[in-house]
Amino acid sequence: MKLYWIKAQAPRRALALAKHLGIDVEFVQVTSKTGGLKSPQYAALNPNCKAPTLVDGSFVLWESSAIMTYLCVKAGSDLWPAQNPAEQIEILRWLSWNDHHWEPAVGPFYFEHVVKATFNIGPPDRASLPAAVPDFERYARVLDAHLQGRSFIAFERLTIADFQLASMATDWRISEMPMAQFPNITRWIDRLLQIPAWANPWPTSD
Ligand SMILES: N[C@@H](CCC(=O)N[C@@H](CS)C(=O)NCC(=O)O)C(=O)O
Repeated sequence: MKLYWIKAQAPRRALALAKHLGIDVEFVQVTSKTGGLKSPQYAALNPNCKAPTLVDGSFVLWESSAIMTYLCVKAGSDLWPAQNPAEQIEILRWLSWNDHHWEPAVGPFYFEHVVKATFNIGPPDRASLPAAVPDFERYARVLDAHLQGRSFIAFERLTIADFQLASMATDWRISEMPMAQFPNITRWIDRLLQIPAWANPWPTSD
């Protein structure tokens, strides 16, 4: 199996999960040296020209949440409860909430402070961020209330929903997200950072 990645939040989920489950995967970093995400070879695997992409023999899969479920099924892990439809429904609720509400709310902070620094595309435009605060606070309130009295997003155990929701929010301090007012979220993030594969998901040190 090969997992194509770049140093960014969506690949982070799949990398961390593969490492956490101890799955035998060849991690292939997509760089300008390898032709980049827009090379014809990579575009043939993933027509979105985005990362991550998983290749297992002739099977090709993109979208990090789908890749995470695939890896769990492969490993027989209940981080995706393949045998439990009721649990799947709860996890799908949070994956969907992340993609449509939480990620767009935290994304502007993450983009200005993490993406720009990682890909060397200029200084953060801090002046653009006050406009993002109302949506951030609106959805952070939902998540913080949900995490009251809970250690994880669902079932009091780690699932792929935790990795999905935490992938940008983990960097809340350097992203200058106004997260300190949401102690259940910050405690949840600090708890996830106790998981070695989540704290350090990257296959290379650069
Ligand atoms: N919904 C996709 C998002 C994929 C995505 O947007 N990947 C970003 C990194 S987080 C990417 O490849 N960006 C590079 C680009 O757009 O050029 C997933 O979860 O896999």
